[in-house]
Amino acid sequence: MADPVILTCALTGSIHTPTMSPNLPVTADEMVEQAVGATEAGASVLHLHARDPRTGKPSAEIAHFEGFLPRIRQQTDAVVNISTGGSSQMSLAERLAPALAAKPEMCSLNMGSMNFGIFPLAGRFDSWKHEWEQGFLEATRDVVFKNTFADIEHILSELGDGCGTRFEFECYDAGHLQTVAYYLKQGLIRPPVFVQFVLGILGGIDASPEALVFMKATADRLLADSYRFSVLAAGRHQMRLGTMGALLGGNVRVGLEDNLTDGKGRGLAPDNAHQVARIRRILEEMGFTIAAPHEARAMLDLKG
Ligand code: KMH
Ligand code: ZN
Repeated sequence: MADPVILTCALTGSIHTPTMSPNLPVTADEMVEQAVGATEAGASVLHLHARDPRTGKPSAEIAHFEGFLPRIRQQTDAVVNISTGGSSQMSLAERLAPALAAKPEMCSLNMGSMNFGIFPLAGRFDSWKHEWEQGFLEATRDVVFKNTFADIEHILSELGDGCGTRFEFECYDAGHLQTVAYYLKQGLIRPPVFVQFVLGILGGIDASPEALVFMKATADRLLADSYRFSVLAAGRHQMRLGTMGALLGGNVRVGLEDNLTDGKGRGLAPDNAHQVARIRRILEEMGFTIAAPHEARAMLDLKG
């Protein structure tokens, strides 16, 4: 019998902006409401960023995380996964502050420096709700999302060794898998390694079935039986490639961080729970079961 599928929901991120969807959670109340909804719909892991509640701008301020984290921990049993990627326009110290304060069971860890292009979204709207939005998107034309080997080792030591945190290793291209394999061999990473195949970010590998098969084959070759994987496909590819990830033996991440819509031509997703419910429905129709939080913790060897 196949393992249950772990559904991660990434609630808000730092790619999309409030003008793009009124359903993107911004305030603490919105984050809590959508976190609870996503968990009730079947998510066992919540991947969390924060925003400034006045402007919706991505924020790494501890106070903004504290507005929702205790309430999410109290009202759900989900695994809390805090971003260490923040946004490409934050310093590493800024990006790490919320996770170091919260010491969560899980954090994201981005496995390489790269161009992270969200500037094409800047041309999609004529008018913007907040003055920061267009400039924030445009700036990614000339910003490197910096995740050097030293940065990765720093995060592994501060959060992994220091706090007992385990990681969602974000791999945006095949080279990032070689970096995971290197640290696994060095003993800085221990199995089961939870790899997120991130498909469709401009600057990384594309969102196609061929790319997913290639990432999976590379991970099988480099990480053998030391890893589990999940699939995150940006934009309209989210559901199809997530489904394909489950068929290949993996897990799925959905959420408004990665895609604001309900699929091509279907309008905006009303909330995060809607996407979780949809992937759950698709997978259950195919005979998969969905992991409860305690099953996700056991599968990923989390501290609980
Ligand atoms: N925004 C996603 C493409 C992070 O938060 O560390 C990847 C991500 C990175 O979630
Ligand atoms: Zn994220």
